[in-house]
Amino acid sequence: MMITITAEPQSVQIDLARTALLIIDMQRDFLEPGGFGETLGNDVSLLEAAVDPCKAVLAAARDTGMLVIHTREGHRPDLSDAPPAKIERGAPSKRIGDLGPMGRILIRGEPGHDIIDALYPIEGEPVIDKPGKGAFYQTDLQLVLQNNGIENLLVCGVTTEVCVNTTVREANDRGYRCVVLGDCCASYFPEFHAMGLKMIKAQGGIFGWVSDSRAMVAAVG
Ligand code: C5J
Repeated sequence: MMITITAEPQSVQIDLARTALLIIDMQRDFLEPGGFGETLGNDVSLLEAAVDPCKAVLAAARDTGMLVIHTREGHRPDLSDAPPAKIERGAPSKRIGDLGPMGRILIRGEPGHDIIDALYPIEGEPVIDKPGKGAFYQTDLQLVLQNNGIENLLVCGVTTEVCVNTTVREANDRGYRCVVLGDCCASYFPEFHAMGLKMIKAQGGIFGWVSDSRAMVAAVG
């Protein structure tokens, strides 16, 4: 079934049967105190704004039977997939792999690495564990999308300019239509959030389209 989503730079027509909701890195490590985001010196409360809009689009996607895919950024407990250049970077209060209040920072299997309760995956929703910022890099995301006949992605998550933008750029080069739901994304830097969305839709939609949760819910409803 073809649907039209109101978006910028223009409305976009997509086949609902070939569309997935992709929720990027809505993990405790980024959204809750004591995790990776806070160790980097960020105010994690800035990401809260995306939670309710994500809940609304997740409920709408589940109602339609759309494929829902969640991603998580993180590393193996032995850090063998964590580049030293990533671990060493900056001057965080704790580094990747160090013990924090939600377990070891950004390590798979630890409480902080998991998805926040409000958006917790249900049976049948693939969870893609990724070592990098882009969800296609060293993961089986593309295989999952191909096997499900997906051509279009409705993209949510954090942070707008880092993992959301990196993933959208990777997806765009692979031929997917990406509709980023702006209010379902957030950043520790409001100005980067605004610019991150602007970069996607500029130049006639150089990387994709920007819409929001209300337009998505109205279009699929
Ligand atoms: C960051 C992400 N910001 N999920 N990761 O390091 O955007």
